[in-house]
Amino acid sequence: MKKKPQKQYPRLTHPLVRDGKGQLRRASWDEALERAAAGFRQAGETYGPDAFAMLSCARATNEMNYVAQKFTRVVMGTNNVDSCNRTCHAPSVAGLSAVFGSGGGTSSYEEVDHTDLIVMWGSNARFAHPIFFQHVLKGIRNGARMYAVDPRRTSTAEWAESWLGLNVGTDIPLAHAVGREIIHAGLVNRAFVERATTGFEEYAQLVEPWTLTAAAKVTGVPAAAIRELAHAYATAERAQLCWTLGITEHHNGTDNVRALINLSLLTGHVGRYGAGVQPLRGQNNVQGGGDMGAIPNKLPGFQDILDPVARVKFEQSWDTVIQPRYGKTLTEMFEAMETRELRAVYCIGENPAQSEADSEQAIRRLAALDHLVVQDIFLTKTAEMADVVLPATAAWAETDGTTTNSERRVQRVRAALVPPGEAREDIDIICAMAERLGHDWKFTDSQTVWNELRSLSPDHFGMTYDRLEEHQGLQWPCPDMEELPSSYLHGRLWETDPVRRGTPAAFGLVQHDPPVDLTDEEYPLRLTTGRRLDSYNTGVQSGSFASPMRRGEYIELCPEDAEAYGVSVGEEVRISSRRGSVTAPVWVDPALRPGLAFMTMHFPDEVDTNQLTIEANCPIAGTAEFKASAIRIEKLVPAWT
Ligand SMILES: Nc1nc2c(c(=O)[nH]1)N[C@H]1C(S)=C(S)[C@@H](COP(=O)(O)OP(=O)(O)OC[C@H]3O[C@@H](n4cnc5c(=O)[nH]c(N)nc54)[C@H](O)[C@@H]3O)O[C@H]1N2
Ligand SMILES: Nc1nc2c(c(=O)[nH]1)N[C@H]1C(S)=C(S)[C@@H](COP(=O)(O)OP(=O)(O)OC[C@H]3O[C@@H](n4cnc5c(=O)[nH]c(N)nc54)[C@H](O)[C@@H]3O)O[C@H]1N2
Ligand SMILES: [Mo]
Repeated sequence: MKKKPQKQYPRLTHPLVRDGKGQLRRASWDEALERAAAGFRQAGETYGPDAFAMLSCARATNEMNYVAQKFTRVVMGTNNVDSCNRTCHAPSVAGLSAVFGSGGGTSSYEEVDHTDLIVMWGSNARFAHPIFFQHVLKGIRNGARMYAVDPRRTSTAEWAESWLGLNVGTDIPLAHAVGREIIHAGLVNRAFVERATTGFEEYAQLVEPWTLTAAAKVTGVPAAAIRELAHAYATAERAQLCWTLGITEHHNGTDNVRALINLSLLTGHVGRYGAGVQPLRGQNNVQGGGDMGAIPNKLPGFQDILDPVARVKFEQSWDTVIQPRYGKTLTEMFEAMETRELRAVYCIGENPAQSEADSEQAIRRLAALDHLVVQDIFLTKTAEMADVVLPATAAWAETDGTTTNSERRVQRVRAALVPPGEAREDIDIICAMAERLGHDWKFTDSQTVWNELRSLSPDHFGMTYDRLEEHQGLQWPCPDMEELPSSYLHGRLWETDPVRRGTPAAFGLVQHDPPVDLTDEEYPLRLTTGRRLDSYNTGVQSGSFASPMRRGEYIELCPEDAEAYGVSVGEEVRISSRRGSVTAPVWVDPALRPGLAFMTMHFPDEVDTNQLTIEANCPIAGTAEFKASAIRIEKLVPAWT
């Protein structure tokens, strides 16, 4: 079998600008920054501040994200700032905030070592969160039981006591059936539900039709397995419910998240040591990017744009006027490119030409921009479309600052390697751009940025660089310089005093809504997309090192389907959806079930999986349904040569 070589991306070593013939050519920093700034100025002056948008980098530091959102709000005067958080965990943030008032995962990793039950729901942490998975393994070694809920029998599921192999997009029926069983078996934590929640009666009514049999029919999971999960979860002393993209990357991702949170409310598995709900975040600093305000609806420290008190505080500190309305999400930005409402984009460390659903449409939209500036460490497909390309240093090894992981722990990172060529730090480049547009912020290093953030975000106030160093990282909220923060959130829900208990947590009254892209005779297979251990996202960062394990892109089918289509490992097939068509070789894997196919997003230059995916977005969070497309496959007959 021939292995397709994977594209290797060259590291950017000097700025590039597009010349008169449409080619990218080498430029000095001075010329590149001037071209970039002039384009932003022109778009703002001609079409107003909302013609500009910033994509901020979830792999770069907190300090970089703070400066990027400040650039957007102060220099350009808009709240149009977002990142790839939109494509993964925006539904988790929306769901958790709606219930608990804060979008962070509620527990810490260490609690997983000491819990009694772990549910990995729509999460392949063995591949995608290997460090977290070490804690899962420790928990199992310490006696915890583990359940996996995933359409595929993943590497994570191999470690589970029981694998619930559900049909794609049927998580709400499954969660509701678990909830109903807990209620009918008399396993509800009555004291907690009465004291700390609202909406239980309505919830009990809502889930009533989801008997074990009804749910088994829709989800494909045997009734006995659903019952077992319900009893195990409800009777565990402490349980951790963890989820990732199998839950969020759906057109109803926020509803899915609410359906899972409901289970923690029923049982009181939240707000206590060892019990909690945890969305495992994607990139190393996607949590921090949002915390720093690089999202369209929040100022740094998760302070709402619509809150006048918060706005005034930032306006005074920044000497500016902040628009009292939410900016555009990443999804809305792409729609606004189509309508030409958006004219200029500053894209830092994102590769949307290959990561957006329905990539042909995304590329067409990016091409419609008047001015695109890409600041990256590699010459990506998005950078190839840019008017100006700016070479940055790599946050993880060439830059100083902090990042924040899924357990809300802020940790220091330090420059350990010399950056190549003329690459400059992201913060440095943004500040130079701001200066050309009339704003001199005098940020001398990452610590001055961090201290400004601390002065404006109470949740971060107690985290000086010295303290972060001393404690090997601290979790937010950390408002105090003396006390150490609690490892888990929402302990207040267990208080007997109603004032200290605060706002109760509301059950989510969410209904099952199947995937938008329906399978039918023409497109009979369900395609779900995701990750492998040895590659990273659009492959830009992982393509450049050789891995003996990496086998490139394949469409994975179960043995029964492979036989039905008359295809075997390595044979090429054409894969078509209602949006596009690609070719890829077949891989046969018994981890899949009949009717289900799997592809990754890691090799878009060889096989552009996102030509197949559908841009059906969650109306609350804006996340696309990457996890459910309808496809057909046709065997390619090799031409005689
Ligand atoms: N090695 C590696 N690690 C990574 C990344 C990488 O590219 N490579 N990317 C990082 C990023 S950005 C992110 S966001 C995380 C993502 O981490 P994960 O979310 O764990 O990764 P995925 O493989 O996208 O999806 C998880 C699982 O969802 C399942 N799934 C699909 N549809 C459904 C459904 O309808 N219901 C349920 N319950 N499950 C379903 C899939 O079968 C898959 O096993 O990984 C991060 N870590
Ligand atoms: N089909 C399908 N598509 C998906 C998904 C899926 O499950 N299925 N998942 C979605 C998810 S969860 C995500 S997060 C997105 C990911 O989508 P993207 O974020 O667009 O993709 P990445 O490949 O992670 O691109 C990150 C870029 O950041 C650059 N970079 C890294 N470090 C630095 C730095 O320090 N500074 C600067 N300036 N740049 C840096 C890298 O070179 C790279 O070009 O894809 C989404 N698309
Ligand atoms: Mo992600």
